[in-house]
Amino acid sequence: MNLPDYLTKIEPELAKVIAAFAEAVKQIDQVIRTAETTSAGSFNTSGDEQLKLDILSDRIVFAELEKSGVVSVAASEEQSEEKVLTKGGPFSAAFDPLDGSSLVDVNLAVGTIFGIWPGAGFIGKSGKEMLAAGYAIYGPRTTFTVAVDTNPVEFTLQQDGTFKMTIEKLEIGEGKMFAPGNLRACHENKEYLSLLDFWAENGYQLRYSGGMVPDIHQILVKGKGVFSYPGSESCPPKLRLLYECAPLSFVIEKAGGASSDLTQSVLEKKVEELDQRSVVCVGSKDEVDRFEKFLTV
Ligand code: AFP
Repeated sequence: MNLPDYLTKIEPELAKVIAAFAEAVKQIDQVIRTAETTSAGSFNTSGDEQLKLDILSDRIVFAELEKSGVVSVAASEEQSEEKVLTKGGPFSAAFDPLDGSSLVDVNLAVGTIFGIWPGAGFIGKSGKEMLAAGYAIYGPRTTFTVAVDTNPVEFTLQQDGTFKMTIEKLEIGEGKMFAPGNLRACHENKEYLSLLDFWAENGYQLRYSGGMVPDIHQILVKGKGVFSYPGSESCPPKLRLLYECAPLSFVIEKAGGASSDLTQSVLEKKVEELDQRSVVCVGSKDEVDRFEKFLTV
């Protein structure tokens, strides 16, 4: 089955937004293979240095969402404000056009992340109100993973530009694999250090690339494991609720896994600011429980 066939089973207007993201992924796949990995000489609202690739990918996604004709408001990690695209459009879309872009020059896998909400705007909404979410990975292959009502599905970009279904049902069980982000926080966050000791002492397999999307995709494909990114006073959590944590938590929970911001599912957390950061832990239910038990003192 290919992506257009899969999209015939989805509400047609919503399918247009997912198709727009898939089209953007095809174009980003082209530019990322050959484009310069140099700085654009500018910084995004989070103070991250923007690469020319970040800005190029951002423009590509906005253009495809506008063409879809059904997105009223779109917000990107690379922009300080949301943009009105099609007045009265039934959806809003938030995205990180190129997550992990600082890994492109070292040739590690990076991704695009997206979440689709009903209505206009994001403030005051929570992740559980999303209608669909997903991500692409630009690695040895380019894949596109999307979740709507049921388990996430993976498609792989073919040479002819089509997306062929390669995993029909992504599902998460239990197992010993960990991707521990922000270890710098351990010198202050002793609870995180104790959890790290637990993982090490109990034979957990370390799988951390520094790219949230490939790290989380590994958990989904292997059907087990945990990704964490808590913080401490001098190393606060840096991952964005709207563009990273909520969409990826939606995909993980649709696959039967869990998510946590330390006190609740990430999908319960209301968006107060576009650039809001959150503690995040996602993966196998027992591992997310363990994260909460170790880190809530
Ligand atoms: P960049 O987009 O700046 O490369 O950051 C990648 C990321 O947002 C996420 O993909 C990683 O899990 C996390 O940051 C890595 O953070 P550290 O640089 O703190 O390890």
